Amino acid sequence: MAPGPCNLQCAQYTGRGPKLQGLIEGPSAWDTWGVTNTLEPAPLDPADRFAIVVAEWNRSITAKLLDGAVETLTKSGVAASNLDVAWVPGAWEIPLVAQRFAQSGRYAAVICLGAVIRGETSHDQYINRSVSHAIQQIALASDLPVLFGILTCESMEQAIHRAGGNVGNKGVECAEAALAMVGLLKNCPRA
Ligand code: RBF
Repeated sequence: MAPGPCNLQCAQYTGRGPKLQGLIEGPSAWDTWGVTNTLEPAPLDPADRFAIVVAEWNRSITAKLLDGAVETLTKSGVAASNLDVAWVPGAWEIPLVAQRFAQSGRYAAVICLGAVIRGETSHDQYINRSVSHAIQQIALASDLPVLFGILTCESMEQAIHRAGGNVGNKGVECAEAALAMVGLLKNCPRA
């Protein structure tokens, strides 16, 4: 079934994030009231380039996120030659390189991948707060999707679960979100 709005006729859940069971299921109002001005994403342009900034810190985790992102992009039709990857020392260094990529005008989207794991000190909080804020600022300032694929985990176990384990691969989800945003922005009005 083609991706699209989910209602009772929809056999398959097409949302992102966890699917809620029970009460919340059923046709959604916007879908049944004849609201038709829903922006559709444009198809991928084979010329679209993607940049990935990935942190070396916790590389055993971040390499898995990278694998997931690269596989998702290439399976969706992004040529390997249109995919640039930059490794940075840690999550703290991601925004500066993401900003360079975003400002270059060469890319349709910039994907940021990292794994910050809580330690004995509050270091993780400083990194997470600052980096998440910076990434959003870069996206808004450059008018480009800059994706937040940085795990912010309480433990290594949580990170393993999110890097191809039983909670999926957040690199895959991040690449899917990048593709969705690139398509959607092409059909969004500009100033
Ligand atoms: N970088 C990460 O990407 N994930 C981490 O979990 C992480 N933990 C750190 C903990 C401490 C105490 C320090 C000093 C750095 C940590 N970093 C981590 C590295 C950080 O992102 C950055 O590369 C360095 O602080 C150098 O600017």
